[in-house]
Amino acid sequence: MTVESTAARKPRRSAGTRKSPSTKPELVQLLTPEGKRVKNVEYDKYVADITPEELRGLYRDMVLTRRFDAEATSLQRQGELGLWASLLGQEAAQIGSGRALRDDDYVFPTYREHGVAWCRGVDPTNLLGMFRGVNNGGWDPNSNNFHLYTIVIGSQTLHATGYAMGIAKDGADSAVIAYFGDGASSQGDVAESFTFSAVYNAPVVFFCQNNQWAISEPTEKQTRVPLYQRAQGFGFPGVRVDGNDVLASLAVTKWALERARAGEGPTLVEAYTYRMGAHTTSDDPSKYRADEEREAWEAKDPILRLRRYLEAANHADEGFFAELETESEALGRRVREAVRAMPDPDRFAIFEHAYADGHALVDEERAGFAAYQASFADGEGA
Ligand SMILES: Cc1ncc(C[n+]2csc(CCOP(=O)(O)OP(=O)(O)O)c2C)c(N)n1
Ligand SMILES: [Mg+2]
Repeated sequence: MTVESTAARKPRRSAGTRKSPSTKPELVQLLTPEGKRVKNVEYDKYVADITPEELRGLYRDMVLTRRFDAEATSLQRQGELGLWASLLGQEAAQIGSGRALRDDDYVFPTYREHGVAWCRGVDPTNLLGMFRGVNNGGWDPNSNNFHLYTIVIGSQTLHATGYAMGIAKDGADSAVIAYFGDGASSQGDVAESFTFSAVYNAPVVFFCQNNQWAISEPTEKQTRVPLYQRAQGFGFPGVRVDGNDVLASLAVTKWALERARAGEGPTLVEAYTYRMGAHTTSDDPSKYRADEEREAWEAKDPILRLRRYLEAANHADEGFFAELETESEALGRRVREAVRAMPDPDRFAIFEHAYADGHALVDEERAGFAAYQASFADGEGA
């Protein structure tokens, strides 16, 4: 092999793999991975009056959300759900931000916000119908001010912006929060939302869970600057918070919501966290990321760090943890039973509702699918 051909085969360093600017991004953290409380002059005041009972409440929320999520993953593996998008690892970002909200605030989620749904009081079993294929949502958005899950990446940030502009015109003092991912940050919809919300001073918090991956794409392929710094170019503040720290996530979101309520406009919160599981149950992350990366993040587990803090501060005893374990098991059982009692999905429903009066192409596709189903020995399909 010639020197020239070796050089030609060597991949050029792409823009996306270049190092970010040398200044280390600032990260708001109130609890270290070891569960030690650290002082923060700017954000301490947002959690200064938190009681031991409320701290135990945050812990309970995270444990029950993780238990529910694990049950849903198992149910998918058992063939009860078609798909599941796990939130494993992102409990603190979701519970912290979710508990910062007031009842009259409005939430626009993606498809992974099971912890936020929990905080809003949406029954976890209602989240599962869509993943089983028996409905297109499963709850009334206006009952809990929690919009339906949105699969079209980034689009809900536009809905949130429009909604926020609307409530501002109505003179309400509530706020809106839009959840989205690091991958979504590359969508045009998100950039448009930033522009509109900034110039109209809309009361919206953009809560980006940077879980380091967009399916198999690492964050370096989305941005050359830390994501929170993007806000500056649009004219509003951006903050990076430790998304595995429930206290910091709570404090920073409270601050951002307060700004929105005070008429100070949008804020970008980048919750720096990690997707510990697969993108969805249809994904195999071993194909594109190393086990060591996950192991490094396991040491920063959001639940473990709050447990360490609770124990060190004598805010929770063995009885509390044991009772919670029993409650978790009961939740798992309830979710399992609810899903098993749901009907099987109607395989032909997908061909309905796209056109009010039908369409020749859809008819053709329906017939093709029916023939495919009939080709199986039992006529029941795969
Ligand atoms: C507009 C659009 N493009 C592509 C997809 C396919 N898709 C589904 S999830 C996903 C990655 C999203 O990554 P991120 O925003 O980081 O959220 P995460 O899944 O990590 O929570 C993509 C590309 C989609 N659903 N919508
Ligand atoms: Mg992501």
